[in-house]
Amino acid sequence: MEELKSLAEAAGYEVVGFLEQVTHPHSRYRIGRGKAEELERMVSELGAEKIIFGEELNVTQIYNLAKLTGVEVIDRFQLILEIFDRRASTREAKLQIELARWRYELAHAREKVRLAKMGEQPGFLGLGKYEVDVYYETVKRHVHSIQEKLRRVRRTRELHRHRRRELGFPTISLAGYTNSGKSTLFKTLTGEDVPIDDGLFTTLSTTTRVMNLLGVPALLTDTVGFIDRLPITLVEAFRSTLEETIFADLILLVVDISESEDEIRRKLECCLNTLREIGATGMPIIAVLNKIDLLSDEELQSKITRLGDYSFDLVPVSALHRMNIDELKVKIAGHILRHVRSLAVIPINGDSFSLLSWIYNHAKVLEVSYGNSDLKVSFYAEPTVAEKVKHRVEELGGAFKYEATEGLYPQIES
Ligand SMILES: Nc1nc2c(ncn2[C@@H]2O[C@H](COP(=O)(O)OP(=O)(O)OP(=O)(O)O)[C@@H](O)[C@H]2O)c(=O)[nH]1
Ligand SMILES: [Mg+2]
Repeated sequence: MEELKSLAEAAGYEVVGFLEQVTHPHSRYRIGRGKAEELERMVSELGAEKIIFGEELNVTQIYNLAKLTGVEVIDRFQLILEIFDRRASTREAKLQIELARWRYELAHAREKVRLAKMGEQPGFLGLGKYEVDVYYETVKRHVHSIQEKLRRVRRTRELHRHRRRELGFPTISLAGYTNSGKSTLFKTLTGEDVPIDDGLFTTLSTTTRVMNLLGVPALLTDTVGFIDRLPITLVEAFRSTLEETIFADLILLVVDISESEDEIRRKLECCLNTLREIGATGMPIIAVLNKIDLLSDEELQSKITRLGDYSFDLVPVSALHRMNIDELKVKIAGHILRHVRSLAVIPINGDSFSLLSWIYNHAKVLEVSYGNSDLKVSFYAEPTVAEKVKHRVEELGGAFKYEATEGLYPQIES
């Protein structure tokens, strides 16, 4: 119900009442007759202008409910479609929605023609086969023509993807439930302004930008979020947008950790299923536990412990408040980069030489130079080793930075 309410609000509705029934579906109204009459009374008492069902309705049920209550009735599928429609800004997203709408039309065409005919001539149930076929063919032609337009748009996108591949940049995809904070994390990691909003389905298209990963350029992609029971027509229409995820070297699965454990698990399972469905299996995943600023340390720790049954890395962050972002970068680098180049400036004192010899033992040292009060060492190392050096150097009061690496995957023997 909460999610349905959020969906309704994202579509621009003001929710004035709720009605719930746990029952097996009835054919006439989807809900039982008594409940349907209660709904009718509610509508007139509250002055509601529309009814939104959380379950999918067939055309006949929509018709019967509208007739009984006197207001328009839509189901969850149509609601999600309305949101997508409001928010779609790119040509591809618009075409995808159009495709979903016509596919829906196609699935319900026969039923619709029958009902339209009934409205015109009450009691008349038979329908000329010819009229149905004409209507059906028209809808089918629309579907084909949109599919053709989409194919052209997608070819351009594929070309871009190939070009990026040729450049050899490692690629990372954001994935996760809608509203988990993917775009906020995208903005934090790339510095790029993208639409962010506390409503569902703010992002409907795909954006790819360069991020600096410990001195190495990597490509990060933000895309449409997942939701439970995303209608199959929409999944199909948005498949290519979602599929962008398949071509990544790593998936950052963003999780809103501030929610209840039940919600976290429900949404995580939905994300994992969707990933499986679009064929993104066998790729490394880091679960980014976002919005830790909303939790106490104890709450966070106990949640992390309880999520320990998942096999992927869990990295707590706050994308909005830039908490733990460097640790996340190191974890990402650990998955997709073998070595990073770093420069450490270590003040000369009793501890500096043991640190230098540790670096010699764990990394490939490129150059060491000595100043009056400090020594500079430039080296290649695995991301986790570089991070350890960074901590130690900072403890010793020195300075550390990741340097741009020429050649993206330096072939260095450790
Ligand atoms: N408190 C807090 N809020 C956050 C954090 N990250 C994101 N948010 C908020 O969560 C809401 C959703 O953020 P988005 O980045 O738009 O989420 P998204 O996953 O891209 O959502 P869709 O594109 O709609 O699927 C916004 O109101 C953000 O300000 C965080 O670390 N802490
Ligand atoms: Mg977004």
